[in-house]
Amino acid sequence: MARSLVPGSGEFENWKPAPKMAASYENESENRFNGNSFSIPFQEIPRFPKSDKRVNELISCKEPVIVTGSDLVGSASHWSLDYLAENIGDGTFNVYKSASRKFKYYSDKKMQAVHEFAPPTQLLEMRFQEFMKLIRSKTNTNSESEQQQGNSWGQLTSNLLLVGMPGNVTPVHYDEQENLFAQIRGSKRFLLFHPDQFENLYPYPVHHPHDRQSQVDLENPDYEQFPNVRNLHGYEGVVGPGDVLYIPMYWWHQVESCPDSEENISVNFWYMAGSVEKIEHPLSAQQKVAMSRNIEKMCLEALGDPSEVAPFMKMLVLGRYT
Ligand SMILES: O=C(O)CCC(=O)C(=O)O
Repeated sequence: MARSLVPGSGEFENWKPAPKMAASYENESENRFNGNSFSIPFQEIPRFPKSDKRVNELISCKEPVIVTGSDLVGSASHWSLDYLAENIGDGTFNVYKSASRKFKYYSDKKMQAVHEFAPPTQLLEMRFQEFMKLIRSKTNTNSESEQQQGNSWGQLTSNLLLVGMPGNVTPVHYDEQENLFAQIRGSKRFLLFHPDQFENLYPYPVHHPHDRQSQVDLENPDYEQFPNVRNLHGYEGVVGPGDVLYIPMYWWHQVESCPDSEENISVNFWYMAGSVEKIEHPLSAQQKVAMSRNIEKMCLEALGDPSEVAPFMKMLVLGRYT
């Protein structure tokens, strides 16, 4: 399975807007899109037309919402694989290849820190025509820059063009940016979890190549290793052409392309967080995630060895704060 992708989120320094694509299932063929195969309780992601005032209310409270009838990617509504192949140019693109339906993000830069890390996907470079063959063998931004201004988000850092095969899964992770996710072709099913679900989703340590990803396989959770998964609860919703989903920063999300639509094309808009003028207590779950990331980074930098971080933190807390 393959898909073309722009470089992963969270690594601001080297971000260049570029397409992102994915292809190649070799092993799995299940269709989980239509049936909810999870034992996790979900509620529907709220869904409102663009003109409904509840859209702005939810976004300003940093709650997810699916906006229907948006013109965010109206100018791209005619994009198809054929159209992109004719118009995208002759350059090469990053294409991620996976032996399964899953495309779990990892950081190249953090790979050295973890011995014997086996990347779950392979990065290839190819022209769009080649990608199209592979995949087949098997903006109007005005209204959204209103959201950017109205909610004091920072600058638009990048757009990710996602072209993927039916049934692809982006496993559960969070990003450090505000995201307006616009669906152009096909549909995608989103599972969302509030940032207060941190301890139920067991993210990898920040130095790990899978930083910001959950260690839990939601389709097959290991309850012995990750017992808090039993407490997990979230939101579920399907976005189709013309829909825009607001994914607030630090909200966990798992994304699955509809197995029935041959072409699946989306564009996201990642914005930096707005600056916080006054810190108020108690801190929000988002602020606590940001804080815990900084503490982990500080410990790692000071100790100089990832294997020393856990014993140090245990020594600090166990028997003293527990
Ligand atoms: O559409 C996908 O498969 C992944 C999108 C995603 O994770 C994002 O936009 O942050």
